[in-house]
Amino acid sequence: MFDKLTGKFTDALRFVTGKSTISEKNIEDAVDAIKMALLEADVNLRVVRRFVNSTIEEAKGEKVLRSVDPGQQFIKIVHDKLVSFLGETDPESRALKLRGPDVITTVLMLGLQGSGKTTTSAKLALRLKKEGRKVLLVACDLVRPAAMEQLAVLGGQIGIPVHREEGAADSVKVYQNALTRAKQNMIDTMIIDTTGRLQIDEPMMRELSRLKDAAKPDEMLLVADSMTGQAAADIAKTFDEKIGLTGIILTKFDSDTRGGAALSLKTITGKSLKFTGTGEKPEDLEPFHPERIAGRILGMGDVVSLVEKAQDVIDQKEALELQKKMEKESFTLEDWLSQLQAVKKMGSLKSMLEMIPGMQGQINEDDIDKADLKRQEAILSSMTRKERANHLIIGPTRRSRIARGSGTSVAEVARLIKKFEKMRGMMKKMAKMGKGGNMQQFGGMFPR
Ligand SMILES: Nc1nc2c(ncn2[C@@H]2O[C@H](COP(=O)(O)OP(=O)(O)OP(=O)(O)O)[C@@H](O)[C@H]2O)c(=O)[nH]1
Ligand SMILES: [Mg+2]
Repeated sequence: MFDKLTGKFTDALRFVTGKSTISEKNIEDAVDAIKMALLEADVNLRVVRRFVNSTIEEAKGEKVLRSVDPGQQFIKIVHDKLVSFLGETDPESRALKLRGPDVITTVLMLGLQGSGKTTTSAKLALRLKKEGRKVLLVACDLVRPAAMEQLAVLGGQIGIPVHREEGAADSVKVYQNALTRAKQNMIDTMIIDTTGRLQIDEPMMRELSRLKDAAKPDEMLLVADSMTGQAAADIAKTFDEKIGLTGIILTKFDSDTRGGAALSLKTITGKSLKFTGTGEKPEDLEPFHPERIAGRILGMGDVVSLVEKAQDVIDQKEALELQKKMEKESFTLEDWLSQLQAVKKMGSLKSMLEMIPGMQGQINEDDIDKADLKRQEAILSSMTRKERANHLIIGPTRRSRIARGSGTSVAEVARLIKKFEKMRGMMKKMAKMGKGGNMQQFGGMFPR
């Protein structure tokens, strides 16, 4: 799912990641590539434009260009944009409106032929049953004789009663009879499966309107096939205008969808995606999580928490100060120690860096010798503050004291100081080249 889109997004982000400074041109290049990716994924053009414009506007702000790690800031903007285009972040607004047990909740399932209405009705029924509700499935698709049978079979599989009337001609009557039965059987939720047509036409809308007026449903859910791309958004818009929708379920999310439907629906219709169908079995229904989908599109685990975590540990002011120190060669052993400690706080450096797009597979665990880091920290901790502030005062006597205190050897202490001097020289060069971002700081810690 979304494989192609994810690939394109990863490529697009290469324009900005791993760079400590980025220009407006970098941002434009990245946004251009994102635009192509979205169009190829069959996202509605209007949605693409809105996405692109709002991303550019935000990304060109001071905050990104001047931030310590502009690439990461940019990715966070794109991520948050994706989330807001995909749906509501507040899970409450995506939840179904269900009434208390003493009032019957009615859910009307709508959609074109083959979109997955019948299957999804059963999936939803199973889900609500697991939540402790007493569900009745109502077969109001009277056009296709096999439709009733299909629902009956599914109901049998999941242990949910199905109301069906062989030979009935009026779906409103079927609904009314089902309601009577529901009241007699202490049912609290009715899910009504309806007829789908290949195209939206007047007779279909008339029938659905009548059914809606009779049932006054609490939820009117459009079942849309994600494989239809942006067409799903147009279909949803028409259904909403003609009947009214309370939400959307996107089916066949398990197939290789390009993503156009998921990304277009909310902007075009203003309705939120509530669930996704992820397979043919009754269990294959998942609540829709915009954050997770955005993460998948960007091809990373959870970039937001990564950025937040990093910001937590290295605050921006501190990092900028560090950069200045590097430039002026006033970076001390004290700074080194606090960097080492920051890395430790962040947990596994490798797994963290790998969450950054474009970094996958580029970090070799061997480059980061954990035991070595520990020894470095021990040596640095055995120095006095004064020594760390000015390594030049560390003569032979101090060296042997530090070696004893840290359980290392004089040679090791000497090596560390040499390494530090070399590192400082490198840092100065890097800083002069205009490279002083976080990635370089990490890199600087592991001179070879
Ligand atoms: N892979 C996959 N297949 C699905 C999903 N949802 C439905 N299907 C399949 O899509 C086909 C059509 O599903 P139905 O539930 O019969 O669709 P419908 O909207 O009721 O169709 P009509 O009653 O003809 O209008 C079936 O073969 C389902 O198994 C899904 O989320 N994933
Ligand atoms: Mg059906």
